[in-house]
Amino acid sequence: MIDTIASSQEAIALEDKYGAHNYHPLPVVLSKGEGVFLWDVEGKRYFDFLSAYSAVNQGHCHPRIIDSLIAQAKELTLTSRAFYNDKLGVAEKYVCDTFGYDKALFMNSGAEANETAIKLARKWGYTKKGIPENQAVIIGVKKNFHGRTTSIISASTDNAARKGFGPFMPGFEIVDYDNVAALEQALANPNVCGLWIEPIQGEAGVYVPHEGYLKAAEALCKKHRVLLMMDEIQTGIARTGKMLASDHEGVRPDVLILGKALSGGVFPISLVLADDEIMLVIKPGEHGSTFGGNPLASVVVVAALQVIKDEKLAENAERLGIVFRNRMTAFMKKSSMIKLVRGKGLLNAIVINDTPESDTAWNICVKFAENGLLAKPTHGNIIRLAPPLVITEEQIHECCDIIEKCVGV
Ligand code: IF1
Repeated sequence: MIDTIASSQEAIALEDKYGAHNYHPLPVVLSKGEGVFLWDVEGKRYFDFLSAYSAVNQGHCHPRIIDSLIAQAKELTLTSRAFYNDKLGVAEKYVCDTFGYDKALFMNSGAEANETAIKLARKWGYTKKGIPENQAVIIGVKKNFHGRTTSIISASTDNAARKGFGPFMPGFEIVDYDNVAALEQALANPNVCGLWIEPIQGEAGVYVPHEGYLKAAEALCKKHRVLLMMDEIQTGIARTGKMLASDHEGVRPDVLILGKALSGGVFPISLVLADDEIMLVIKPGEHGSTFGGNPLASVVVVAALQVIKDEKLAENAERLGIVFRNRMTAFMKKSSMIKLVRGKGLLNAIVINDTPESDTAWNICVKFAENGLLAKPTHGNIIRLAPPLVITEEQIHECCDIIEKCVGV
């Protein structure tokens, strides 16, 4: 059995000494989670307003998901795809029926799902669109975030994500986000196989594009025979008030990319959905992963999505997102500290009235933690505020009280 640590300080010291320094966490050491709450080693309770970056939409340690995990873990956890197992086909049918696609390809991390989408789009471009071999182009957008692998950061415009990690993968062209004219021009290139976007840019600071941008992107993709590759890893699974953020505009991506809350934060599961014409361009032995589509993940994903449906978490996110933004907007009128409130459903952010380089947002998040609420700044002066979707209206108001007290006027 793993040793238990005696204090938060001991945990931090151990990570500092033995762990890579690839993160700069807030000085909070968590040991228990349940629903919207987290507890630290000393027993202090917090409202979770990050939700592990929208991976625990169903709330921490949801009992139905945990029970499905435990039951399957006692039967069979991993076979590899060298053989069939009795759970994957059931899970594939469930997600295809849920999201309305012909085929599902399960992976593990969100980055792997995006890498899968890149390979699918390129192979489709060569075999179906007739793009000359090795000349396929994928259009990405500024301030994108799709993961940390070297191909994905090859399309990144964030120097911190790229510096020191070259050389980069060719075949990406970057245009402005939320700019239809830029898409019109870029997608006209006959070598373009895919347009790769988030419906709301999470890491960029919960940037919501103008109404109609997604619909226009879909139309231009159809016009120019380009695959719309939609990264809903952070915005999907009810987070923005619909099952998918794309649903707000009635947009159906050609390649749908999911992760995070697919498992309710219980297990790494990611997924790519597409119709036969696209998905079947990948032949046996051309793609996969050791854990992709394992029986444990198959059972967990069905339980996690069923919780979203049964507990009407999209509807709750829609309703309480409005309550939250109304509270924050009213507060903004009184406070010189907030210059913007934006978001959709329960994916929201406040923009602090200071420079991105300042530590104001960080210091506010430290005060949040002292007052029992956990959140973390995204780029510089933007604080993302995204609780589990099981939160109640009373708890929203309690958390707004904390936020207003800490931000101050
Ligand atoms: C970290 C950011 C958020 C994502 C979208 C793909 C992925 C992510 C839209 C990759 C992952 C996570 C990664 C995590 C922090 C968090 C994050 F700050 F990094 F950018 F949410 F905004 N597409 N986002 O948001 O999925 O491979 O991580 O499973 O890297 O610290 P992953």
